[in-house]
Amino acid sequence: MQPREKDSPARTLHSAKARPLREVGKADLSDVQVKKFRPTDAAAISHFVREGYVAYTGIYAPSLIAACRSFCLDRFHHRLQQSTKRKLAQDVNGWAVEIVEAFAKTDLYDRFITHPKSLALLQRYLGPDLAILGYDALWINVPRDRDPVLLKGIHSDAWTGTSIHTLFAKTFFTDCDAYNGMSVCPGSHLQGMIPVRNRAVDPACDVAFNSVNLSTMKAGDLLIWHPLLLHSTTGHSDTNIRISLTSRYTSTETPFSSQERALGYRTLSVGPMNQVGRMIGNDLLTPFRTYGGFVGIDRRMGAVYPHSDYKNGY
Ligand SMILES: O=C(O)CCC(=O)C(=O)O
Repeated sequence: MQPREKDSPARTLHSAKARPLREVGKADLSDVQVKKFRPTDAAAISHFVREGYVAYTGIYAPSLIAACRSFCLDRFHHRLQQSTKRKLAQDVNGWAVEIVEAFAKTDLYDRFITHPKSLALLQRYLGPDLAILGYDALWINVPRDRDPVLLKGIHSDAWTGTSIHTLFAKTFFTDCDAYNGMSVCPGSHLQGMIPVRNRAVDPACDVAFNSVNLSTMKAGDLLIWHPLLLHSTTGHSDTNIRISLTSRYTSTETPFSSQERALGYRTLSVGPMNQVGRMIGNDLLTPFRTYGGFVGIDRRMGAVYPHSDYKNGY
């Protein structure tokens, strides 16, 4: 186990119930053996409802995760080399943004977000009409980085504009160690919207929640959480890099926040009822729209409407 950087913030609070906030910042980096669920484990749903998060393992093929890791790490190391030679400013967060933009345009990314096991799992939470919001966030957590964007204090994501219908899902491309993972406050989502001030729980609230350091997350594991759940970056390791991708999933059948509308989304699956509606053709259910003709859907949409007939040129 690597020593923690002297000043890395291990934001651990103690108590399941509200307590004075003065305990913020006390380090408790003991490894917690967080239960990891298999994708089809029904007990995971109960864990999510009660605790606000679930750790999954066994979803992605290790080769897929290795390819994602290489894509990100190669580009990161290239930029690091350039900055060592003073040809590039040191800006890990900026590099992460460039890398994820490139990643999102690859077939690899396509394979990643349309992975059948992850789709099936997300549908268990959100239903059959599933979409991924635009702009995944790539987290490259490196030793000694001070950028507050990658070193988040305890906060909830609903506070910053994500709707409460959206599910957060972070895939780890590298293992975490005791110091560079994520921490969550189990059950805090059941307290509703907890005010955040400047990326940490508003001190005026004078509350604290027990925080669990998810240090045992491994490459390929998936962590999902509710947008009202308090969580944070545990800190930075002095040797290891953590790479992870946070994506946001929603149902096209639940409301979007204004931010989510602006970000856009990609539909990943359409449920049976909406498959029927799409074949009829419009929400007004215009009678006999295709009577005597071809009942089917634009062939470019075969992946999300797999039950339609398709004819060339339609
Ligand atoms: O990965 C982390 O350290 C924190 C992640 C986070 O806060 C988020 O994705 O909203």
